[in-house]
Amino acid sequence: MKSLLPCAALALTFFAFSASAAPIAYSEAVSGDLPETGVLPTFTLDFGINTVSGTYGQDANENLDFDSFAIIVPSGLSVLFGDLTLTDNTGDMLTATWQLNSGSNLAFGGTNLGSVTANSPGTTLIPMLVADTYNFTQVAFTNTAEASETGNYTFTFVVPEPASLALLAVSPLALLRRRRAAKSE
Ligand SMILES: [Ca+2]
Ligand SMILES: [Ca+2]
Repeated sequence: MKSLLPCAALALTFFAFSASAAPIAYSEAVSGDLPETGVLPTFTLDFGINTVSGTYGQDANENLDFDSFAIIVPSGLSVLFGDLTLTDNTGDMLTATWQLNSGSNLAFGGTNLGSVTANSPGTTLIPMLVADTYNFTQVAFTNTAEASETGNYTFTFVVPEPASLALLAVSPLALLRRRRAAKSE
């Protein structure tokens, strides 16, 4: 009986944690403009679909707005799938680029893992991210004219529960069995 107790406690803890999952949904429209450099706003991801969205570009006086942020992928979790989607807001944005770095929530801090560039409008994939801190530092955008042009971005980070990761691992086997079962019918 004694040895069962820790398991029960662990299960309770897991379910309590799972039930309180709070994926990030940061929107500049609600929570304010993200900075370009320095120590970046840092979002701790949770199970589910996490998003960071906003607007970048330049106004009529060519004041630039670059937006950077950092994320923490907690221990035991990973971003299995992520993407960056751009749309034009005003004018005709062409592309936007963020540098992806690991190990730091400082703009450009840590290890450079490469850059994430999408067309506007368009979508590009973000590499799978294991547990660590990452910063997405906006380094550039391209547009068609020297005028007020702004674009919208949405970063999406899909973080599966460890339980569903385990399911994903066994699902090919399950599929194979199902297929075999279907064939033998
Ligand atoms: Ca902005
Ligand atoms: Ca900004």
